Amino acid sequence: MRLDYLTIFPDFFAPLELSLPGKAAASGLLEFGVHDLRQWTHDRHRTVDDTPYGGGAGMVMKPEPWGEALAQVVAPGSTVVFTTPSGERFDQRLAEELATREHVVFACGRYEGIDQRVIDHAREVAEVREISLGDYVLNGGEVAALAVTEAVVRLLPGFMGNAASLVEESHAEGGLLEYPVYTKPRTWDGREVPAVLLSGDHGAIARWRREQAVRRTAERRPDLLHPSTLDDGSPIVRATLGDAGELLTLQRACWVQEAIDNDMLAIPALHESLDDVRGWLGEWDTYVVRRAGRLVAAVRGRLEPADPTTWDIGRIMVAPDLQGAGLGRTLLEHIQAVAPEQATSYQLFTGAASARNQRLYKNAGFRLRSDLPAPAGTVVLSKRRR
Ligand code: JD8
Repeated sequence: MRLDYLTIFPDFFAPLELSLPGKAAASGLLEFGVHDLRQWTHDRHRTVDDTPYGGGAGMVMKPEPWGEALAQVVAPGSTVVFTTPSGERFDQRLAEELATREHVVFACGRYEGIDQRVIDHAREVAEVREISLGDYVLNGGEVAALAVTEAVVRLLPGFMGNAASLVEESHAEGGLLEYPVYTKPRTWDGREVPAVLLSGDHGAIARWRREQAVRRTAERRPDLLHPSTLDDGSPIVRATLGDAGELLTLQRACWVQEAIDNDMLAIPALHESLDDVRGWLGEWDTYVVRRAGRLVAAVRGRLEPADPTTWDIGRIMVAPDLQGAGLGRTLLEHIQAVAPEQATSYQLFTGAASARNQRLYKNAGFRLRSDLPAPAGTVVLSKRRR
């Protein structure tokens, strides 16, 4: 993986040498370059900012230096990350996504921000992600770029001494907050280590740790316990038999596009009756989303009868007029999060020519499985549960 940083404060990235990325670079698994934006200015004062059109306080970063910098640093397939308070919220899922990229360029703004035409231009030459570290205001994008770097680099294969530790972490897939940890001495400040941790009973220790993690999460981050709302607050709830009619209608509407994309009508979802839907509502854990009373999206999951360690996911449906807003991605996250403990992998299938669906699943970490049997005209994708 290669990481490049564009900034007017290159020294901000000196820590990279010291930290994990530094070690990773030494091992050749990671390259990075830090570039002073002023090298792409041509006036005596090396000017990178000017007054805002429309007036207002502060200064705005000029487009020209950025245009030249991006032209030099961005390559085909690069992902450009603008760290900005108006970006999508950075989280572990986004860290995992960025960790799949070969080349990430961090564009770190200062002042009141970067001329918007720079971002618009960048979208024409590369994948662009505008990312915010969180809902508070920093003075520039460098700190956020460093934080994103650490969260991403530590996920790269071979970086963390024991990849196993990545599995149990907070915010990892379906993640609870950390359980309390202790080390020697047994007594400190008149305080004892919980006896269960000294018992050697690994089952009891695992149960205690899970209980502590659930209790902490419920107290501090209840939103992490089965994220059951969409970004707009619409709840994701278990379906009932009463939803069967609307589910049938939504299903027919959504699979018309599948039939068109795959040039085939022999798709079970298109041929099911109301009773068929009522039937599978009894076999699958099905979740629906309503907006203003209208059933607008749904998804179902069940343990694969032939292999109860596999969680089958299916019938991800979003009303055609609401597609492209991330509902599908949120439902895919939800149905993974609610999978029972014994599920160690997820499996789903979609049309062989359903490029948009396949992109959604691949971005969520699923991989095509040409080695697994697939219904006619479809492809199977699977994903190991972290
Ligand atoms: C980039 C300039 C400062 C922001 C006027 C203060 C990220 N989570 C985050 N908070 N703040 C940033 C961030 C702030 C930045 C820049 C990122 C470039 N500023 C500006 C707008 C208000 N000043 C961030 N990621």
